[in-house]
This record gives sequence, C-alpha cells and structure tokens, in this order.
Amino acid sequence: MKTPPGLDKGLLKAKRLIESSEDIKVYSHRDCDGITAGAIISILLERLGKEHEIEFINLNQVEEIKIENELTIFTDMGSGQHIEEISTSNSKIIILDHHPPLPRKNMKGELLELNPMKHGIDGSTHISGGGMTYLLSKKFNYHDLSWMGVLSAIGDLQNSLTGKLVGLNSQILEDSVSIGQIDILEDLSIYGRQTRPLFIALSYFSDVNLPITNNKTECILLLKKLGIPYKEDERYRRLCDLNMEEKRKLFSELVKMLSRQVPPKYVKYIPQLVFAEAYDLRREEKYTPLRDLTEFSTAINACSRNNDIKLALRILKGERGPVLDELESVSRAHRRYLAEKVELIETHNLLKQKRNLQYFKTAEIKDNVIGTIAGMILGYGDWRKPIIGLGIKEHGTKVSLRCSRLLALDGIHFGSIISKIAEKVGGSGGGHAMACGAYIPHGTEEKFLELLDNSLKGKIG
Ligand SMILES: [Mn+2]
Repeated sequence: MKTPPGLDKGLLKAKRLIESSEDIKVYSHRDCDGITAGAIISILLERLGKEHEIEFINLNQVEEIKIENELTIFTDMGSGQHIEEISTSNSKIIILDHHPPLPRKNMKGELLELNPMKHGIDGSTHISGGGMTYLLSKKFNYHDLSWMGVLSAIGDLQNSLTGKLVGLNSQILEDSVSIGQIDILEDLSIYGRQTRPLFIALSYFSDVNLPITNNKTECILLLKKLGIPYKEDERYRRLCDLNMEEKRKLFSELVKMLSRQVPPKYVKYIPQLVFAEAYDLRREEKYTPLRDLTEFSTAINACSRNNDIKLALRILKGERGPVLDELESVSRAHRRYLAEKVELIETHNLLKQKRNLQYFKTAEIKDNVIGTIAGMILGYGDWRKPIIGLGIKEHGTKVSLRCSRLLALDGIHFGSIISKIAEKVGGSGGGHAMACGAYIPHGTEEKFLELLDNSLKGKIG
C-alpha cells in the first residue's frame, strides 16, 4: 500500500514548516502509541538541531493549552479535540493523528492536519499516531525510525484482531525489515513469547475458556501429551524456544480444543485466533522484554501507567544497561497492581452478569488500566459476552470494553456501538472492534449498560 498523494503532499508541507521553524512545542498522548510518536518526533527534531520541548498529556487537557510557540505539533492526538478553541491568529499547528477527525469551524492561524481518515484510510487498523509521525520522519530520510512506527501500531492494538499488520502499517514494517531491524515470524497468538515460561503463557490464552485457561497444571499436561518439553536443563522453555514442528503441533491442538468449545458459527474464525505474526527486534537480546514488539509495548505501557514517561523515552531512544533494571522494577510493580485488582474483582464478586454483557464497577482502579483488567477478567467470566469495566473517577466514569476476538471476527464492531451509546447518555467514546472505551457522566452508568445490553440482543452467542 502506498501513501495516498494527498497525504504525501501534506507530509512534505509539514517538512517545510518544520524546517522553517526555530521554536517548536510538541504535545503527545500518554499511551504507548503517543509516547512512541513523541519519541520519533523528538529524535527527528534533535537530528535537525531544532529547539523543542515535548509534553505528554491526556486528551481532556488539549483544550486547556495556551499556544506560545512559533510551531505547535500534536502527535497521536488533536484530531478529536477542539483545536480551533486554542488557536490564535498567528498560531501554526501540525496534527499527526489517526483518530476520527472533527469538523473545524472558526479555526484561526494556520492548521495542517494530517490524518489517514481524511484519505479514506482506516485509522484503527492501517496506521497509528506513531506511524503517521514515522511517515513524516521518512520525508527527512530517517528510515531507521520505522521500527518505532511498528511498535506504535502494536501498542495501539492495530494487529490484534487479525494477528497481522495491514495497510500502511505493513509498509512501515517492510521499511524496518528491509534495513534489518525486524524479523517477522509465523507464530502462535500467545502473549509473552520471550519472557514467560510457555506453560504460564498458555494458561492466559483467554479468548474462549478452555481446560487450560488459568490452569498451569493442565498446561503442563497438555505440553507433555504433545511431546513438547516444557523444561530444558532445569530452565522453563518459552514460546520463542519452540521449533516449527512443535509450534505446528500446539497450533493444531489449540484449534481442536477451541472447535470443541465454540458454537458452529465461530468455527471458521478459529485459525485466526490461534495464529499470529510475531515481530522480533533483532538487536535486542533474546529472552528480554524488548526483543518481542508486543512485550516491548507492554513495557512502555507499564512506564506510562507508573507516570514514568521519562523512562519510556530513555528506552525508546536506545539507552540500555541500568535503565533495564529500572524497567524491570516498573514492570514488576505494574504486574503486581494488575494482579491485585483482578483479585479484588474476584474476591468481592464485582463481576455482574446481564443478558448480553458482563460488567464491573469500581473506584479502586486507575482509569488507564481498566481496559487491561477487563481483558484479564475475560478468562474468568463468560467469553461469549463482552466485558465492561466502569471506573468511577472524579469528573466522570471511564468505560472500557473488551471481548473475545470471536465476537469481533463475527462482525460486531464494539467501537462504533459504544460511541453511539456513550453519546446517548451525554458522553463520548470509540475505538477498535474488540477493544474500545468511553467517558460518560456520573449517574448514567445504569442507563448506559441497559442501552448496550439491549443493542446486543440477538447478536451475541
Ligand atoms: Mn494512537
């Protein structure tokens, strides 16, 4: 897939605007995609010798910004915000975003909004905010930043439904493969390829509840049955240690197990559920959390959720050594936090069932991990229904939805459903088919759940 001519022109215009500016301010989003986009633009500006400052903010902070610099750049944000409200008669703004763009009225100054959706390209699967930022850096011939464009897409879950990167994402991936940064591997869709013992990684396979789900003993038994050693010289083997033959055996067994569990209409999607393309960063050590790009994105998310974006940037800019110990401790704290919250939901029976959905409501979970936790709980609940996490926050309620990929492969797009229903109760939202979210006003939670439940009648199961 080639960059559409209109977008290409826009990127060249952005290049000239940057070249002619001396005082630049960058704002980027605080998630993996946004942080990586921020790293790309900041490396680019450093290489160009441009004075700049970068700040990572939440979406709701955009409209509070006071523009004071010659050029303001937004990465992975801006399209869905009322930029016109902060624009001034002499402001110059570049937006590099992939979220649905708002119509602009009464825009002052100069705005260059680069967004794939303005060129008929799907911004939730074909390119990320970091991907857009990489395309700009490519105009300066910095192809070596392509691996970060790939990381952004993965951090934004753009490959999660099909197990592959498509569209402009696959072009960015090709850029990176062609200069020897990334290896593409045909693999299983199991998280933790480089760092988790295989029998543990398998136990988290949770799109559909299987005998092995959350049961490490069953996982060991399964591997033994298949003749796949789970240990080698007292060391637990990981997915990346398996040879092709072993992967094939495990693949067919998982397909068989899943086929026994799911209603007939889902059977045709099962291979897509088990297969995934994996991406290895060749320069990173094997068995480290930075070797596999999906695990790398988890590491960046852990930094973000720990409010340590500086650490994430140091890692993205290539620092290694002691910084990896810091990352390990942040990641460990992150995992502990997630496990505690999953346990909280279980021990207090917070997971409630409605006819077509299940949900939990709490004020005890940070809003930036509610989605992750909803995804983890899927393995404990009923995989046939989506799971909705409601986080009561100071200024409203954060809603996150996760579901088995089978529902999404079967054609349900929860991102568009949630966006419509959030609007009905005075909120806003959107996202991917199987991972999405919204903000709704306090007190509308019951109404929201009821509307969502009714809208799924006949679509689930
Ligand atoms: Mn993004």
